[in-house]
Parts: sequence; C-alpha cells; structure tokens
Amino acid sequence: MTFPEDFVWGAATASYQIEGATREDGRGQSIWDTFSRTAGKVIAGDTGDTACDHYHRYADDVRLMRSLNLGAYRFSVSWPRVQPSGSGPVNARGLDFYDRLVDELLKADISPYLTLYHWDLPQPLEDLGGWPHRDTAYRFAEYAQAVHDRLGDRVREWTTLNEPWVSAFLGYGSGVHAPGRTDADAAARAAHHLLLGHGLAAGALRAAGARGIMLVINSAPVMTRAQVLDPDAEVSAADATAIELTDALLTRQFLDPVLLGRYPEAAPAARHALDGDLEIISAPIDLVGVNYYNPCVVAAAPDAPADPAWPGLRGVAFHDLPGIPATAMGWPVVPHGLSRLLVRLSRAYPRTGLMVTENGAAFEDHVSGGRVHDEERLAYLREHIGAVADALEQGADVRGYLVWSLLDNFEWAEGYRRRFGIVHVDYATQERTPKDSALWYRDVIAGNRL
Ligand code: IFM
Repeated sequence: MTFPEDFVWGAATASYQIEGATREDGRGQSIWDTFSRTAGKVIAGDTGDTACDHYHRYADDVRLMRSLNLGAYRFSVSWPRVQPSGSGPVNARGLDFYDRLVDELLKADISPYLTLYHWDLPQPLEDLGGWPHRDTAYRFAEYAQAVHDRLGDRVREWTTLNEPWVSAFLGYGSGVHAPGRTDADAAARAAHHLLLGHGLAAGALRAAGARGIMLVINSAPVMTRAQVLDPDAEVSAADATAIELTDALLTRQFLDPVLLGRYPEAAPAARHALDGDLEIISAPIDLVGVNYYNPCVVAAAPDAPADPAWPGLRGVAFHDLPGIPATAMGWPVVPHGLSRLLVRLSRAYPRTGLMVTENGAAFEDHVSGGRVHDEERLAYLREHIGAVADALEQGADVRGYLVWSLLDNFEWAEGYRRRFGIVHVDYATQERTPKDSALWYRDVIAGNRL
C-alpha cells in the first residue's frame, strides 16, 4: 500500500502532558495544575510538574523526531505560559519557548502543527466561570491572535481546539477531567462557547493571513456490537435511532455548526446559541483533524439512566466488547472503525479534507537491553495505518496521519501509568528509548508505504 506523495506523516503531543516546568519563566497555573494537585483526581497523585521535561529538552526531542523521519510535529501551546492570567499582556518568556521550538523544528525540516488549546485553561479564567461563561470564548480569540502575532510568520498549520467534546463533557459533565465540575447544563454551555471561541479564533487567524486552519475532534463510528464483528450486519430500527442520536452528540454537535452552519436538533449546546453565533462558528476552516482510538458501541435501551457526560442522550446504552483484544486503557482494537469513520466524514462533509491527528495505543512496555519490543503497539499502528489506506482507496480525502504519541507522557486522570508513546520515557532519568514501533514507523515514513 502506497500513500499519496504529499501525505503528511508525524506525531503528536500536548503541552501539559510533556512540558513540565509548570512554574518557570512566568507561566501561570491552569485548571490541570489545580485538578492534578487535588487529592483523588489523578491516579497516584501524579501531576504535570515535571512530565517529560520537554521544556528543557525540546532540542534533543526535535533531533529524535528527525531521526524518526517525522515530517510533522503536532504540539500544543500552553495558554497560561503565554497569558498567565488568561487575558491581558502576554508573557514574552512563555512565547520565547515556542519560538525556539518552532525554529528548531523548521531547521530539522519538520512542519509545526500548532494547537492553541489542548485543555489547559488558565485557572483565573475558570475562576471567572470557565468555558460555561461566554466571555472565555472572546479571551480565547485574543490569545490566538497573540500567538499568531509571534509565530504566524513561520507556522503554517493552526489548530484552534483539541477535542472540544472532552473539554466540555468530561470537564464540566462527568467531572473526570479538569476542572472537575458535574453539571450537565454547564457542560452544554461549555460546548457552545468552545465552538464560539473556535469560530472567533478561526476568523481572527484568517484575517491575520493564516491558512491551514483546523479543528480537531475526538470522533468514532457509532456501531452495534454486531457491526463490530461484521461491518455489514443488519441494524434494527431501534438501534439505528440510538446510533443516530449518539453520533449527533459526539460528532455532529461539533462538525455541523462548524462546517454546515447549524446544530443537529438533538445538540444540547444549541440551546445556548445567540443570534449571529452560528455565522461566527462556521468561519471557513481548511481541515478537520480526527482523533480515533476505538468505536463507540451502543444499543437501544429505553431504561438506560442519564449519563452526566452525555446530556441529551436518552434510551441508549454503551456496550463493551468482550472477546475483542483491548489496549491497556481497556479500549477495543477495531481498525476497520477508522476506515468507516473517515469514509463517512468525507461523504458527510465533502468540502473539507481530513487528517488523522491522533491514533495510537497504550500497552505495558518494558525496556530490556536498550530495546522496547512493543509488538502490540506496532500491530495496532500497522492495522490502523492500513485502515487509512483503505479509506483513501474508498475515496476519503485524508491528508495525513499523526501518531499519538511521540513520547510516553501524563495521561490525564490516568497519570503516568499509561504509556502511549512510540518513544519510551524513563521518568526517573528522562532517558528516551525509541520503541520497536518507532523504528518501524520511521521506515514506513521513509518508504511512504505499508
Ligand atoms: O492523551 C490523550 C490526548 O491528550 C487527547 N486524545 C486522547 C489521548 C489518549 O487518551
């Protein structure tokens, strides 16, 4: 299987998960600093205080990326490093770090894919109401403009938000992520204001000359158990309704307003839209980033209890998949879910290209004799990259694939116990060891083929 000549290959990370240096050079505090320091929120009390120490080791990390043939590196900017209080004057030393990182990437011939928001909201903005508060959207657009003012001459690819579903519904609905609120209405407000912030930022970036503007969502094909085993399995009318509703809340709640200028009827975020918001939210973008790990498996269940992470969902139960291999996160490994998703998104939104901006797996890894034989991850990546090739063959407009993640890192509420990296990190010494999957990926990139 070969890939288009200009297909982009790379890897992704996020600021709080790898940078460390949470109190250096004027950085302010984010909701994840507060959350991870709150007893009982993160496994083993882990925090991002040191993480992979990438803040100090970025030059070595870029050399490592180069040795793996990466053409693109997707990273996020820490908003509280740039604007410690979330608004007002920028902290030049915070921006200096990203300036150095971008220059280092460009020297190594690696395209920077910059994400403005990967979940680390400045704590002072949360104290003023966070994403459920409309003003946060305006603060986000100002911050986006400040980052563009400094880096817009060198960065070509701009992502506004990473996974707004997670920010809204795990942050303010189920509360398993920062800031840990459990209020379904606040979650729906947050979803709308994240989209508003996206639209305002996309408009500001474009006005400043940016192209390559992207929104990244966590998405999944919604399927029955039977469809996981046989993609062509028949679906009952009740299950079809359950699928449609779940999909409207997970994917269409975010992509319809951005790409079609309207919310699906079922979207609870829609209740918080004011006149004119949808025009702002549907500012043109250039690409949709898709983060895929596993399908969302559902069935109709009239008595299913309400789930705080899913306001608006009624009569649907989520199922696991006994008998299907799973990762250390317990996530089932279903590569054909990725081709199904890409083909479907490309058909539903034919004017916008797609990029797989995250895909990967956590497994138990062990260093032995300087090597990490991570056969399971390697197989996962091989099968999922194969699924991307299948999607391309079926006509999906997929422009690239970025593995999650370059490095083992702080996996949010799971702390450091889950390792997603293709490069192993020894957190005691900060030694990096490319796993077998990284060496295999390096060769896939070199050949542009599987
Ligand atoms: O680690 C996260 C990342 O920050 C966002 N997408 C999913 C990954 C794995 O859980």
